[in-house]
Amino acid sequence: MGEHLEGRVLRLDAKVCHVDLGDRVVLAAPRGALFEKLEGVKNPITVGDLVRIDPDGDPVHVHEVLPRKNHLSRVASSHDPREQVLFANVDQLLCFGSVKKPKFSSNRADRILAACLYHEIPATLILNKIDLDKKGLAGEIEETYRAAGVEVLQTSVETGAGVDAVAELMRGKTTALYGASGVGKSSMLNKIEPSLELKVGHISRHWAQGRHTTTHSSLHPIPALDAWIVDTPGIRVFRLHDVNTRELRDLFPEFAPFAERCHFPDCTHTHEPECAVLDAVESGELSVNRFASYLELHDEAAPPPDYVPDAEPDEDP
Ligand SMILES: Nc1nc2c(ncn2[C@@H]2O[C@H](COP(=O)(O)OP(=O)(O)O)[C@@H](O)[C@H]2O)c(=O)[nH]1
Ligand SMILES: [Mg+2]
Ligand SMILES: [Zn+2]
Repeated sequence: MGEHLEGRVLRLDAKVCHVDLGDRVVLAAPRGALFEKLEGVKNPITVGDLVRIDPDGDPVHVHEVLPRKNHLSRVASSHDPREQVLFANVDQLLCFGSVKKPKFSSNRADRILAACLYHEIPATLILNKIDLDKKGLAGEIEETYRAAGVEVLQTSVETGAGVDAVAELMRGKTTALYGASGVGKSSMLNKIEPSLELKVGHISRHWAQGRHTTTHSSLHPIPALDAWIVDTPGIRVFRLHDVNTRELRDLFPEFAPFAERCHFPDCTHTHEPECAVLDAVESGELSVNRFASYLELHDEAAPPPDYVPDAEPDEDP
C-alpha cells in the first residue's frame, strides 16, 4: 500500500468525494467502515473535511476523516431526523439577506445565526440591495442584529456599496455563505471575483425546486483573496439539530438582561406570568420578529435531558 496523503473535501457526488491534494483533485470513495458507527449522523464526510486517502488504491479510498475544528449541522429533513453535517472547518459564515426583493426574512436569519452561535462559528449578516431601501428598513434590521451580538454590513451589488468590505472579510479565510435564493450571493461573488462566473438570476431556483434538488455544499477557491468559500444551496428550512430548549435560550443573547428579571428563574419566556422578556417585546425593547423565531424554535426543540414534566393534576388519584 502506498503512502497516505492528506487532502480537503471540495464536494461530494453521491458517494464519491472530490479531494483537493493541493496539486491535483482526486475522486475517492469513503471506506465502508466510515458508515458503520454513525449514531444518528447521516453523512460521515462533509465538505471542508480534511481526510487521509490512499492515492494508489483502486478505487482510491478515503480512509480517515481528521478531527474537525468546527462544523455546522441541521436536521436532515422533515422526514429524516438524523444530523446532516453541512460543512466543516470554516472560519466564519456570512448570512446574506436582502432588504427587498425578496423581503428580509428574520426567521431564516435567526435560525442560521442561532446554529452558528451553537456551533461557535462567527457569523456576519450581509444586508444587500440597500439601493432598493426607500423606507430605511436596513437601519432597523441592523440595530436588531447588533443588539443580538451579530456584526452587520449593509451592501448593494448594484451601487458597489460595501462590496470591498465583504471582500476584506473573506480575505485569507474559509467562509460559508448562506441565504435565500435571489438575495444576491452570486452577484456579490462575481463582483468580488469575476472569474467565478456564477450564474445570476432565477436559474438556481428552477433547479432547486425540481428533481435535481441538492443540499450538498461545495468549496471553491478565490485565489485573488487567498480565500475559500463554501456554497450552501437549496436549504429551504434550517432546523437546528440537537439543541434543547434550555440551550436555545442562550442562542438569543439579547434576551439575557431581561430574563434576569423574569419572575421564574427558569422562565422559558413562552407562557409564564411576569415574564420580562415578553414585556420587553411588548414595549418594543426586543424585536418581535426575533421573539417569534425563538417561539418557533422552542416548539421544535426537545426538552433538556433532566426535564421532569409537571404532574397533571387530573391524573392524580
Ligand atoms: N437592486 C439590486 N439588485 C440586486 C443586487 N444584488 C443582486 N441583485 C439582483 O438580484 C437578482 C438575484 O441575484 P443572485 O446573485 O442570482 O442571487 P442569489 O440567488 O443569492 O445568488 C439578480 O437579478 C441580481 O441582478 C443589489 O444590490 N441591488
Ligand atoms: Mg446564486
Ligand atoms: Zn421570561
